[in-house]
Amino acid sequence: MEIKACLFDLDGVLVDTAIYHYKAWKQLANSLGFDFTEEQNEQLKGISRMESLDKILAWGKITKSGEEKLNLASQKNECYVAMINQMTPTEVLHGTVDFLTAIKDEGYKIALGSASKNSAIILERTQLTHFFDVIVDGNIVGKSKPDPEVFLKGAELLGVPPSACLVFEDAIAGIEAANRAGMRSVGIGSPEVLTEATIVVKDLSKLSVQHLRQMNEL
Ligand code: B16
Ligand code: MG
Repeated sequence: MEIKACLFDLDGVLVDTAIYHYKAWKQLANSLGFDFTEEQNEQLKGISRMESLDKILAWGKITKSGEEKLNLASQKNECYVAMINQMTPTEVLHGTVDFLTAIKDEGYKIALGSASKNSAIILERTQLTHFFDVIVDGNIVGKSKPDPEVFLKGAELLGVPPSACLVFEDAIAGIEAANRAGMRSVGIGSPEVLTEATIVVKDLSKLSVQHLRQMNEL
């Protein structure tokens, strides 16, 4: 089936906001009297805000009520938003603007498929918004990856069948979501980690429209 649409994860594929998530969560953990490592932060990539908080509280062996958790999550988010409000286009990952420009010129439809509820600010600050026909993020989907909802919603809004969609993802859970949606995928990162992706590349600078044409056969 010919690929007609490209669906991009945000954090780890187009920009690297993991460092800001880490700083904001660390500040919250420290205020509760414990610390957590950058290695632990790896496990938070691609998962939702509330799921991240649950993991962090478990690491700190702390129990909180539902209402307290909502307060803690909004404290973390305030700190995170203050940082992403300072982002600039220089933080867009290597090869991203050239690749998005090339596929847009070629007529591919383009969607965002992110767990973040802050995707609009990030895309605006980094001047990427204009590339997207459709934005699907944590504000409009309820189920987190590896549930396929975020990508299936993107395909539906673009009016393209899942079998004609290609997902770009850096997280194992995101590749699983693509597979469950019946979509091919490009893993961004290491082939040893993203074993279930159709192909894996280091970053978007390694890809061209020609590569996408070759993927029609996969
Ligand atoms: P927010 P992605 C994800 O973005 C991040 O990787 C993950 O660390 C974060 O918890 C999640 O967004 C929710 O973010 O708190 O801004 O709603 O990789 O799905 O683009
Ligand atoms: Mg990601």
